[in-house]
Amino acid sequence: MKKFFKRIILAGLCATMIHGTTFASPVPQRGIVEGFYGKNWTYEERADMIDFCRRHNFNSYIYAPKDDPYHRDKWREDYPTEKFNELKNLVDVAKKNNVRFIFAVSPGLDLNFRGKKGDEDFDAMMKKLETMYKIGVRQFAIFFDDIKDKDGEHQAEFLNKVNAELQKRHKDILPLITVPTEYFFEDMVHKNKLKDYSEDFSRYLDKKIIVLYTGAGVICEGISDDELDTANKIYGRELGIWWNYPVNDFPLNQGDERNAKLALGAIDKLPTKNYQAIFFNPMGQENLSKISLATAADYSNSPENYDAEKSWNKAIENQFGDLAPAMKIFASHSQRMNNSWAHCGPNDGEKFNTLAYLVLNDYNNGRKIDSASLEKEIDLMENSADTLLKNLSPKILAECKPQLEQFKLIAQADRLALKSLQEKNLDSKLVQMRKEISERSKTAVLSEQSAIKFIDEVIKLFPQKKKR
Ligand code: 14T
Repeated sequence: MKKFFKRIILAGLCATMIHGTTFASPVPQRGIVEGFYGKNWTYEERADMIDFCRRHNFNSYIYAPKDDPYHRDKWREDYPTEKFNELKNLVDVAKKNNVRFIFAVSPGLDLNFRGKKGDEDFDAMMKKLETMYKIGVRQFAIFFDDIKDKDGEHQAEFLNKVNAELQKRHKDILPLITVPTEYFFEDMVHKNKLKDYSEDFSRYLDKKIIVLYTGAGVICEGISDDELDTANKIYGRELGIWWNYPVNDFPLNQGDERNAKLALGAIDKLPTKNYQAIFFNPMGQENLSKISLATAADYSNSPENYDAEKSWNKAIENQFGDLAPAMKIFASHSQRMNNSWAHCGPNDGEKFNTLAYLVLNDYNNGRKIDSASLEKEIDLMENSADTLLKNLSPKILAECKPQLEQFKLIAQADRLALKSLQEKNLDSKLVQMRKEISERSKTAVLSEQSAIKFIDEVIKLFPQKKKR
C-alpha cells in the first residue's frame, strides 16, 4: 500500500515536471565530452573537470580525446600500464563525484565489418570495453565522426552487436552512445529526406542506442526547439546533442594555429523543451573552459529558465572573485567562434562596437567627435589586460597570456585610432601596430569584428601613400 501511494506522488511530481513551470526539468544525461583534437588534458586536469561536473550538477563525462592514440588510431591496442592506471583512477574519481565516466572508442579509421577481420575487430572492441568494465565503467560510446568510409548499415549492425553483447554479459550497463559519420543536419539530409548513409544508419540502429548530433552544422549558432523536432522526425528517433562550444581546436583565420582564440562566452540558443542528452565539447584550455561550461551546466539543469547573460556573469564572479570585473571585459571580447564553416557564440565587444559606431558616425558626418565614452572603454580594456596579466594564477595565465598581451596591444592601437580621428590625421605608429597585431594573431586572436575592426576602419579613412 505504501508503495502505491509513493508511486502516485511520484507520478504527480513527474506530471508537474513535464507540464508545469514549478519544476524545471534538467536534461536527463548532461555533461562534458572530452572530444577535441590536440594536446591531451593531463590526469590532474581531467580529475579537476570531473570535480567541476559534480559541483555543477553535470552527471556525465565522456572520455573521447581525439589525440589519445588508444582511443582512435590504435583503438585495438591495450593502454600501457601507466595510462591504464590513470584511467582507473579517473573512473574512481568520477564514482566518488557521482559522475558517470563514459569510455569512448573511435574505431572508424580502419574498422572491419566483414569476414574473419570483422570477427576479430568485434572481439577486439569487446576486449577493449571489457577491460574498462572491470575498472568500473558502466556506459560506453562508439564514435564514427570524421572518417572517410561510411557504411551506415554495417556501422549500425556493429553497434547493435556490441550493445547486445554488453547487455548480455552485464546487468548494470547503460545504453551505448554513438555519433554517426553524418552528424550534422546539413550533412544528414537532402531535400527533406535522409541521405542514403543516414537512412541506413538510422533504420538499422537499435532504438535504445543514443545518437548524438551537432545541429545544422558542425559548429552552428544554436538548435531551436523546432529544429530539434524536425531533426528527430526525419531521423526517426530522439536525438541527443553533442555541442561544439567552447571547443576551439580549429583555426579561425588562415595561418592561425588551433587554440588561438579562446571561447569565453555563454552557451546559448539551445532547445528549451526536453530531450534526453547533451554533451559539451570544451577547449584544450581546461580552466578557461569553465566559464562557458558553468553556463552550459546552468542551461542543462534548467533549459526553460536559462538566462545566458545572468549565468555568464555569475560564472565569472564565482570563478574569478576580485578579478571578475577585469575578466568580464576580456572575456566579452573573446566569445565568437567564426570562420567559413563555424558560426557560434555571442558577438565580441558589443559595447565597444556601439561606442565605436557613434564615434565613427560623428567623424563621417563632420561633427565634433564625442569620444569620452569610447576612451573610457579603451582604458578599461587596457587596465583589465594589465590587471589580469599581473594577478591571474600561473595556471590560468598559462592558458591565456598571448591573448591578454594581444588584448592590451589592441586597446593601445584603439586609443591611437581614436586619437587619429580626433586629429584628422593618421598616427604613423598605428599602421605598424596593426601589423604587429596581425603577426601575433597566429597564436592569439580576439575581437576581430570589434576592437580590431575599429582600427581597420580608421586606417581605411586615411588614404595611404602606396609604395611604388
Ligand atoms: F563527433 C562530432 F560530433 C564532432 O564534433 N567531431 C569533431 C570533434 O572531435 C571536434 O572537436 C569538433 C570541432 O572541431 O568537430 C569535429 O571535427 C571536425 C569537424 C570538421 F568539420 C574537424 C574538422 C572539420 F573540418
